[in-house]
Amino acid sequence: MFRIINLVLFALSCALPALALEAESLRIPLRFEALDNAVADGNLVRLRREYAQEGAKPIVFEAEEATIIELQSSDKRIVKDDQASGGHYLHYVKKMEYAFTVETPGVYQVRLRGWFPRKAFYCHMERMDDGGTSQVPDSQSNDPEVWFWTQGAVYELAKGRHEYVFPSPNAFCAGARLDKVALLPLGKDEVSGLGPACSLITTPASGAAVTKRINLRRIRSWRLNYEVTANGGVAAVEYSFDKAKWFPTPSGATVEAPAPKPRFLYFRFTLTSQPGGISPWVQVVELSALVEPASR
Ligand SMILES: [Ca+2]
Repeated sequence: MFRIINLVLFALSCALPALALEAESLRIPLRFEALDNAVADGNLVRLRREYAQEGAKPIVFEAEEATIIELQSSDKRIVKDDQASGGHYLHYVKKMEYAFTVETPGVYQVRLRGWFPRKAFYCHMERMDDGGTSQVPDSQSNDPEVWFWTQGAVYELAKGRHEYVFPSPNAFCAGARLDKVALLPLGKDEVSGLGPACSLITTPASGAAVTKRINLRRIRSWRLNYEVTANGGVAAVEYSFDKAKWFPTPSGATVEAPAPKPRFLYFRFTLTSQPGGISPWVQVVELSALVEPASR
């Protein structure tokens, strides 16, 4: 009997340290230390876009081509839709900004092409530059699940650069969809269908976003999930231990930490647009890692 108990105790003593070292899969948020012509919110990486009014033409933005987009959670994305202008719309938006240059100063009426899931009261907050934030009702009695042009705020715009901001954390949310934004001269703001053509977009030919360092000490392996919408361009996603030598990181591939283990891990997203085209998008970006428990 003594021998059996001893054997059991021995087995337990072997098993306990093994249990204590059980690694767990954790999601690690990505933060960026360097943005070269790119914008990144952790889940979505794109080239930086800015708009310019041509003469006295309307000032028009595709929602999905905002200068800055932050979505409300990592599973949200720019959505493809044949019924939408430019083929895409945004929803569950945490923050959104459009940088643009006005050529013809004047008073402009904002019109928004939106879609709302219910016949209910929807509103959003917005501001122009450093002006006051106003609450704008979007829909109250309109039929649900149809695209229509709702009316936004009115702004007096001077010639030059402006930033039109839908502030965090509820830029355009509750399942409401935003397709396109048009700033039209007050009194001449009738709009229908997919609305006027988008204003001139300036975008760098290429850009890159590099994450802050991720400490590898407790990480055994990692997997980076993401989706690329190339939009005619190219998007490369790589990892590095020293920001000198970079290795391709296919989406969903599990990568084991090498031995001896380097101290840090970095990711780089390099985007190149088609000449005259729009930015590639790398979205639904999520890093998960097999992490050893902290030592006691
Ligand atoms: Ca659109």
